[in-house]
Amino acid sequence: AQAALTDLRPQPDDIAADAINGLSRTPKSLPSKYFYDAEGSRLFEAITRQPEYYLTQVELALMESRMPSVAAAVGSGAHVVEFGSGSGRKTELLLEGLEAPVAYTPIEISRTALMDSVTRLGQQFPEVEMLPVCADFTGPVPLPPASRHVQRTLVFFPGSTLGNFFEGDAVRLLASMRGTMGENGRALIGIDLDKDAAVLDAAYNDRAGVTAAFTLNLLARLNREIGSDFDLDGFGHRAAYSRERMRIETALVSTRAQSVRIGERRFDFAQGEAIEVEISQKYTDASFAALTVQAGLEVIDGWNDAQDRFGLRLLRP
Ligand code: AVJ
Repeated sequence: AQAALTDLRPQPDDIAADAINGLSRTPKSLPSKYFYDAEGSRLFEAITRQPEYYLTQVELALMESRMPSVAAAVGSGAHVVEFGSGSGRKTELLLEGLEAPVAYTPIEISRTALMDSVTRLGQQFPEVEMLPVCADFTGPVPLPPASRHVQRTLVFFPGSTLGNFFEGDAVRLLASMRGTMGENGRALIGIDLDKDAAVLDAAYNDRAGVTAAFTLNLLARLNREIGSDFDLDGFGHRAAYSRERMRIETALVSTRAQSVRIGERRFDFAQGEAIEVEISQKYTDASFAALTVQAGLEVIDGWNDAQDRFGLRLLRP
């Protein structure tokens, strides 16, 4: 089926306003959602193939082995709504494993990544209606209605993308998913589980330097799209695990004193000054349950790999 695209992707003015706002704060910050332009999505896919970045391999293996249990718990005739769909490899396993899914709505901020995955999935699953939405899913997203009867909406949020949100934003996002799924809905969420700091540090500092290139692409993207003049040689990638906050904290660190221009605005950096660009929260069963109750959701099922590195959780209102 040919996919009709709902296009609500962020415009240069929104991106510039968010960048100026973040760089005006102390400490400086930039939103991680802007990592994902076409180049950033490509670099993220490359990260998922790095040996240190266990998250994707472990989650894919979990989906492969546990899909029968997931399908039994979800039931037939679902409209799958995926938040931040990326390449769609996990979606393939989901649509293949579910009983007679009716429709699929990927919500994805990168238009190229969205169209690539939906074209492929549309050919692979001709029985499933493709209803893609290009949007920043942290805002309100109208759900395109399916043509056929839907038994249940299934929100799919893999990859531990939830971990990129500070607690309050994570709860707001989960609450908006509760709204999307409705009273009879379910959500299948992937979460990276807390573990040894060395394993986590390695996952976000791969030897080949792909993660560093991914982080720096944020500045390259701003230069391309909002005409800022970041010198890419003047900043370095830094990612470190905080045991206290149970998360990886990623920053771009200024290697020297310098100033950067965005339109009329100038931002001064001291040598060693950081721009906070991403957090990747890790979870325990207790910390995840505490988050979901605040959003009016309940964990009703869960599956971990044998080493408890990564988990899938099934939620209901
Ligand atoms: C796509 C959000 C799951 O936080 O682990 C990977 C993004 N950043 N390496 C993560 C990311 C650096 C990733 N998620």
